[in-house]
Amino acid sequence: MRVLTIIPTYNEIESLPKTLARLRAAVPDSDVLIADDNSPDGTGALADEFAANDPQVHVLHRAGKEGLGAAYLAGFTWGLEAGYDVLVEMDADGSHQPEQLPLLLDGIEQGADLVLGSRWVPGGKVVNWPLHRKLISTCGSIYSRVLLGIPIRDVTGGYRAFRRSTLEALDFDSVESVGYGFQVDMLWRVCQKGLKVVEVPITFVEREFGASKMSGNIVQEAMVNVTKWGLSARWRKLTGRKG
Ligand SMILES: Nc1nc2c(ncn2[C@@H]2O[C@H](COP(=O)(O)OP(=O)(O)OP(=O)(O)O)[C@@H](O)[C@H]2O)c(=O)[nH]1
Ligand SMILES: [Mg+2]
Repeated sequence: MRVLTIIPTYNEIESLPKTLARLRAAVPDSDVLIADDNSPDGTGALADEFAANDPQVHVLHRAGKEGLGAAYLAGFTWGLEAGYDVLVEMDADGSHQPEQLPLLLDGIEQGADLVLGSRWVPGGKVVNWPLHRKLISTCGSIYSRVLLGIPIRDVTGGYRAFRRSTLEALDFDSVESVGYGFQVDMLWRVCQKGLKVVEVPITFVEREFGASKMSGNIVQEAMVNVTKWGLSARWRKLTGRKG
């Protein structure tokens, strides 16, 4: 299995070196694609230095900040064209432990189409998160689970492994969400295709350096979209309509 781990970055000059070093040590077989949105702090130039010294590290430079979702879609497109079998999503900020990547890859090897690193299944943990972040995440997951009718505990998590065929089955052009909404959007699309989604427990650690890009708008976007998707799925069921 050829694995590509995609790390989107925006102003992650302090975190990226550590995350990259840990990833290369923990899963040396995985290639890496850093998708940088022209970070003002020079993360893109630093990424180029890593790439110059390591043939398994690549950099995708994007013109400006367009959100996490757009960066991932560009990264997926790059990875599919390059022929990778598994495409992994991982944050640069140290929240996702590279040492746990083998757990996600095992899930793919055992037949899952999408493996979610999950904070909210038995064995999953969150370290250093304030209560309000825990509440937003658990309530958001419960709301989405009920409204969308999917048996998933962590719908917004961003540590994921996609089988190539899973991404090929999706229409990237119609994905508009950014932030957390993007993660729910992708999951919802995969569930609607009837593909096999598996959750594995992860330990999520709050970022040590740099600033969070999380905002009230991102939470609001996700809630509005989940409500829209959930209601329209129910409506389709009730009326027996497709699409
Ligand atoms: N390329 C790109 N990367 C982004 C953008 N927004 C966020 N990221 C990256 O996506 C990852 C997750 O972003 P975070 O700011 O950690 O967002 P978060 O994890 O939702 O928020 P915290 O939990 O507070 O850290 C990090 O690696 C960011 O650098 C963006 O607009 N473009
Ligand atoms: Mg983060």
